[in-house]
Amino acid sequence: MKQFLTALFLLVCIVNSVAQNYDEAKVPAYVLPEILTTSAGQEVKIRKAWEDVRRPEILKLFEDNIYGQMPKDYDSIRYTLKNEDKAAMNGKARLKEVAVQVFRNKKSIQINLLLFVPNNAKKPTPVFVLINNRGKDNTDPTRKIKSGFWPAEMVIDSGYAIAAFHVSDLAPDNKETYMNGVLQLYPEHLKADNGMRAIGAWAWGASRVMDYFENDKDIDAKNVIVVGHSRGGKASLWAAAQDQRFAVCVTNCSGNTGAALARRQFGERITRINTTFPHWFNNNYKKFNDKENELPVDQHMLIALIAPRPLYATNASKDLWADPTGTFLALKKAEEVYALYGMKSKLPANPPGINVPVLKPPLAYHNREGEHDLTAYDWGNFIKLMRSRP
Ligand code: GTR
Repeated sequence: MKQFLTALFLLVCIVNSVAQNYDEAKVPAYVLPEILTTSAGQEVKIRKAWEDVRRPEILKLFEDNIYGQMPKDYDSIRYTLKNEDKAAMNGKARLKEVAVQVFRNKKSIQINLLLFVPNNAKKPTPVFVLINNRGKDNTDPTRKIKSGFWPAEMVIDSGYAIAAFHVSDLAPDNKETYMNGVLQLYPEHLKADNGMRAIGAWAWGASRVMDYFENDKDIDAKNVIVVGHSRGGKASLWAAAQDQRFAVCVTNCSGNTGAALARRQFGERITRINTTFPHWFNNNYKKFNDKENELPVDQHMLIALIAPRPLYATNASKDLWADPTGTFLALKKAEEVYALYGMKSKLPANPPGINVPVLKPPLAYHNREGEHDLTAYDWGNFIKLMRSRP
């Protein structure tokens, strides 16, 4: 019986992997929903119509069909400095470990925020904040363990602050237990087909961290860069789309239901993501399994919601699962919204080569040589993008 089950499991794995397309020639013809045509069929030609009509419409479509509603209300929020080291990193930085507690209906959750601020800063410092979906070792506050996933020393040396929080503080990344976090504060969402789920909860956490930054005098809260890798990159996009206080968004290898176009059906597809990770997106999203073309949105519209703020989407050459080309094409389609703000995209017509970053705001992109990961190479370019801002 055990052998039979193992064989069955292997067969399912093989069928699944064969079902994914990695061949550009087999990408089906598709028509993307228009970003700049309202649901009433009106063409959007000016910024005001975008901001007053079309942008809210698109945001609601993403809430209702994919990421779920974003709860805005809570009773109170409390910031407690749990640990401080004014001479961290051999005196180069100040470490703050802050508990961000959010209360609602006599319940609370706690986000454990880690923050390093450069000691030589003369004024409030812009900060990179990582939505950490990997092991906590990657963000070791003692700096005994170092990781390219969160190269804190490099960022501090470049004059920026760096912060991180772990997704498990908001919603455990598990289909059985994801509700044991923020959703305890908002149980009504669990009953709603368009309610928040795990990715929404992680993005919500980024916004509470933003609330904290607005209260920390060391931080320039007008220059917060939200960063995420893969599932964390889906959350960084949704956080920046929802909360316009984030000045810049970085989304690395975010792929399906991140920065890549779903209609291309290249690499990971909606059915697969909804099956493997049913706790990431709302119930309504399941209606689009194998029906990419019926979605009222595609991911170019999520990027458009970030305009006019800079967006940097990054990929890895061997990570075809996350569709680097589909990501580039989504950015290209979002250019028309940046144009409403008088911003000319500097992206080339076709995807640039491997390790050829296009680092000019507002839309930046690179495809790093290598595997699905977030590395010091990527971070080095995030810093360069920040420096190239006017
Ligand atoms: C994969 C998933 C991707 C991506 C990735 C990750 O298994 O299919 O959508 O999110 O995990 O987070 O590393």
